[in-house]
Amino acid sequence: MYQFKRTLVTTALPYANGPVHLGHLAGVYLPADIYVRYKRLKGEDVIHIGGSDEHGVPITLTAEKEGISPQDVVDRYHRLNQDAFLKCGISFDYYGRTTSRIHHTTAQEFFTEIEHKGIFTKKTEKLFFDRKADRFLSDRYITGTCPICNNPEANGDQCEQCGTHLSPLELINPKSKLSDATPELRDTMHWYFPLGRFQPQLEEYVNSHKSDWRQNVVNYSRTWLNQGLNDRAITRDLSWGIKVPLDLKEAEGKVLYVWFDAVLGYISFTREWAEQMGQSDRWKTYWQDPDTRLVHFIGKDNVVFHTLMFPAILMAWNEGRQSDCYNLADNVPASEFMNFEGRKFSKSRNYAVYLGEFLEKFPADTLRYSIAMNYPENKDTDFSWQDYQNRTNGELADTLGNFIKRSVDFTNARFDGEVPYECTAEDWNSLGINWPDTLEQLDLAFEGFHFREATSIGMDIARAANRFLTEAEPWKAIKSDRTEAARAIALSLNLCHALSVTLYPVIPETCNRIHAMLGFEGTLEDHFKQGSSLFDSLHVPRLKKGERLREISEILFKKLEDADIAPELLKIEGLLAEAEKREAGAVRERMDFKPLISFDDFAKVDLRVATVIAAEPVKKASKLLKLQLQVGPDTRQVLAGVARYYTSEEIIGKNVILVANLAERTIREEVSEGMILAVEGTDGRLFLIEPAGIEINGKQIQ
Ligand code: B3M
Ligand code: ZN
Repeated sequence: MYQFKRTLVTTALPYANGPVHLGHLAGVYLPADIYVRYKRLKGEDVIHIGGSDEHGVPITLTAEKEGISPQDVVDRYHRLNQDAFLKCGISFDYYGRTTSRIHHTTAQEFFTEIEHKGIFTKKTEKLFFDRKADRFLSDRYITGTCPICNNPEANGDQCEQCGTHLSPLELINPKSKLSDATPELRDTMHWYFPLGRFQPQLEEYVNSHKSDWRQNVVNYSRTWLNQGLNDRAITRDLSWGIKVPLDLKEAEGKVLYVWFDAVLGYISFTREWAEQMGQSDRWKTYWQDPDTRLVHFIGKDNVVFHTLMFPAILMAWNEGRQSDCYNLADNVPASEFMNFEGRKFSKSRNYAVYLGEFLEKFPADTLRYSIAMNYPENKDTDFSWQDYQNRTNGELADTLGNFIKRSVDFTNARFDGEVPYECTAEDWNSLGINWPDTLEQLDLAFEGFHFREATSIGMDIARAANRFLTEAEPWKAIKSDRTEAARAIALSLNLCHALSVTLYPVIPETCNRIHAMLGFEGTLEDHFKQGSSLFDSLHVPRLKKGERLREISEILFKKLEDADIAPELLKIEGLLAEAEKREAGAVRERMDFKPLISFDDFAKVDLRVATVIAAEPVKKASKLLKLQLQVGPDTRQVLAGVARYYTSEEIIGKNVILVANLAERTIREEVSEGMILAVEGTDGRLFLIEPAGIEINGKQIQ
């Protein structure tokens, strides 16, 4: 493997439109923090850059709803989230904001460079315009009826009820959220980034990481590549955002699309970091020296922006240049999701535990530990209060905390607070811990982003240490063999030190307290030295005979009583009951019958039996299947919203009932010539109506 000289770690920029919750922490910020702390411990050159994403339509929508300015909204949440991260020990080297001057300049520089190279294309298209509000409406400002499931409150970009991605033009009866008016279509010109132009380079890039990126990251990226990359509009008709930096009439009132600017935030914030250090060019080392390794920590919903979109922007910048070329990410460890008490976190449904609120009641390290042990590396995981209580009490308090306290207390009481024995390498290796192997495993786990495994290895050492002390029984031995007791306790103290190093990336605050109890000056961080790894100090016993402890002994973890978490469980019950009520309401709504139709109306419907002869998924519409139906001698193409319940393979060969005289409709650039009948089960699942046992044209339908 190539040895890089330094690492730049970035974490997804949370929208400054709400507080971050434990799901965000688990997927992005905690893993990144564990990783950078591990690297600092090893004496490597690493920086962690993050910040707030302060543009985008959800922010202006919040501002309008609350009657405040977008700036007020982002000021509030930027501060709130930055505070919560700080309290949680997420150690950013810099936490920026995309409303900053340097960020605006950086994003505009990129736009200008790519524009000058003639890479962008421009297209005029028809977009909805609200005459009352006198402005164009971005997708999120439009609501209407979903063409797939008839939900009357679908958004212009997606229907929440059936999950289909929509364009506002597909909505039935579109309405402006600003004025309730029916918007009109008007021509507007936008800049497009031709992703397809970079397809060969992107293919090569993604393929070169087939074996070192996580499977999910490769798969998401490959799915997009296989479908063929399209042009993406990178400007919008909005007032909140970064102005298109062209002195042209056609650029008036237009800003950069939020995703175009957000990913560039990583660069601007590194610039600001360098500026703050008084070394304004230093950022270039981290972005442009090929010896720097770039790693993006993100959630799985942001993969393609980081593996295709951002790299393509950088490729466009790099094109034709001899100098100032940017590195592409070497790895993009995207997480799966961590659920909460069996359900998905949802900000819009207020089903969440917010980080800041959590830390008002419970200590950061207990949360960090529990979440690290539930890290959603390859599959979704679950956070529950019960699990949090069990881990805090059983693993942190009883195993780790108890071992440290027993070792320190006994030394203070019986050996006057001094390490009473010089442990040899032989002693150290007699503990049943194979240090070289263990340290190598730890390194592989941290470097491979297997943070649950890395944390478990640390806790296994704590278990082994606890067992050793319990079996050695120095409190008994001291009565007959003082040397034996001294040896046991000196080994225990060295184990305390080893634990403070191995668990530091996960529970840094606690490890600093252990470090202080053992008598070291300053914090662990004060002992970091670039080029020398604190891990190397674990190959041999670190504490020497005669070294003094601090003569303080702290209870590192307070146990969580049932009464401590009872209010939280009650709150969950409330949230769950609300969710259930909402769902029951949705079922009731579905039972509300539509207005009566006449017999003649019904008689107009022409129903036919048809056979599915081919089926395939529809691009960017995960709920739809494109079916080819055989109806007598004819074939028909129908788009059916059943992809969640039937795979293409399953549906081929089925007999279905086709509404054969329904007007044609175009969805996702595909024509749908009719509709097939299905019924909805109580849980919302769709079942195709499959005719069987009838005879048509002398043929028995199975
Ligand atoms: N703010 C989306 C999100 O929070 C977006 C990430 C930007 S990363 C450059 O999921
Ligand atoms: Zn829908």
